[in-house]
Amino acid sequence: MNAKPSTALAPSELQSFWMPFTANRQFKANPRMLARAEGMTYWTADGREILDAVAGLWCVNAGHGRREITEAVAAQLGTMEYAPTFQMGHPSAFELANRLAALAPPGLDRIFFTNSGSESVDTALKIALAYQRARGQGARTRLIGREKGYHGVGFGGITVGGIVNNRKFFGSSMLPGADHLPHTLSIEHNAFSRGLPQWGAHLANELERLIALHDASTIAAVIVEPVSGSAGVILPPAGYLKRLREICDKHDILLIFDEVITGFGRVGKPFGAQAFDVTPDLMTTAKGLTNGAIPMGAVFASRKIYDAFMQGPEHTIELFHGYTYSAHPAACAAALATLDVYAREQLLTRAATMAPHMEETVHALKGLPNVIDCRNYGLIGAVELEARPGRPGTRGYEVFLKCFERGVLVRQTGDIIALSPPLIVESAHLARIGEVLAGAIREVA
Ligand code: PXG
Repeated sequence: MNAKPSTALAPSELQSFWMPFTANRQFKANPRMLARAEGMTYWTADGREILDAVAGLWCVNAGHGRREITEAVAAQLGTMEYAPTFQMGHPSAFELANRLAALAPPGLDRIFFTNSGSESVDTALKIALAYQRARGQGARTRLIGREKGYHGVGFGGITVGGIVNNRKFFGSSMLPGADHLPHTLSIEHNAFSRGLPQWGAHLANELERLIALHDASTIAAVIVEPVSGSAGVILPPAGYLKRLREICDKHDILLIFDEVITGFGRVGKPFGAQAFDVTPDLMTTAKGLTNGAIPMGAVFASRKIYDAFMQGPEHTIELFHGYTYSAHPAACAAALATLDVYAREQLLTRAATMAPHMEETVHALKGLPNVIDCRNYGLIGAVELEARPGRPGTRGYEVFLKCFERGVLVRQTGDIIALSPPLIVESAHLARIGEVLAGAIREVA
């Protein structure tokens, strides 16, 4: 089925929308408009078919146009479009929390709802700080993130994040006292690794150095993405996450996994924590929770953390935090329907089955002009191109554009092209993605 041709917008009609993370003037001079989506495919406003190799923005894990989800949302909106969750409740919020708790690593079964990954991160950081205070360790206020980390765009998230452009314009407004672990990307040691790189577990020991500098008694939590997505797919070296967990345990520091990308099947298990067999104290999620259909995030907290708040007189509010739209009924309906689809089609483990095909797809690009690394894990793949001297990012952007012109949507960060297709992807789709990407890389050389 073709998209209905939509009325093209005049350049003057493109001006009011201040687009996020976009070169506005460049885009508006040559816009790329999406109009419809189904399965693995988008259609542009002028009816061109685009194979979605990034699940929208790492979120449409069950593929586009899932009727079960749309119908559940429509039914909920028809019954009760909104209900507060401050001192009130509605059944699907509790049902969803129970369903999520059952999916999570054992013990991470207390769920706080948000509306995005950024809100999940700021919520988890606030819970970590308040937890330390609740157990009489109020001097533990320091948060440790990681270079190249992406934790959304709230002030907490950019403080622990490590992508310089997301930080430098807002410098004086960061939370005080944060510090950062080194990132784990080493093309020198790990270029063209298949799956987890073998070199680099020792980088987790840098946490001991930061603890020696600041003292454990000042540190509330460490936050990392099990796999960094936004910075261009940075994988944890084998053993690295386990080592971080051991060091946090030794010093009584909370470990937060930001699973906004790795959550909901991207790495072959429901969560990265399970794929890498390391259980954090807090886990932040969003994106795949509702298949991208309605904005929603969720923070998973351990029983230990939740119980630390459930003290004192029972009439007191234990956590002064929440959003008007926490557990919005339409979002809960979308999430419940999404979890049904994931379960029925066994999508949360499908990335493990498809990982060898992703691996072949990206590693077949080795040897093409300017390709300096190919990386993969689960249904995540990346190819890194050598930056043009003095013009970083231009080569990557041109490859992204060429792919789009040839009908494949990839994600570009700098000179890295990332792939994270819907989990329903078939090997024939991956073959097509690989073919188009290879052609684009050759042409842009
Ligand atoms: N944490 C992680 C690990 C993320 O990847 C967020 C938090 C923030 O989520 P929200 O819902 O507030 O955007 C993210 C978001 C990309 C890309 O191109 C990645 C994200 C968002 C947009 C683009 O890699 N991740």
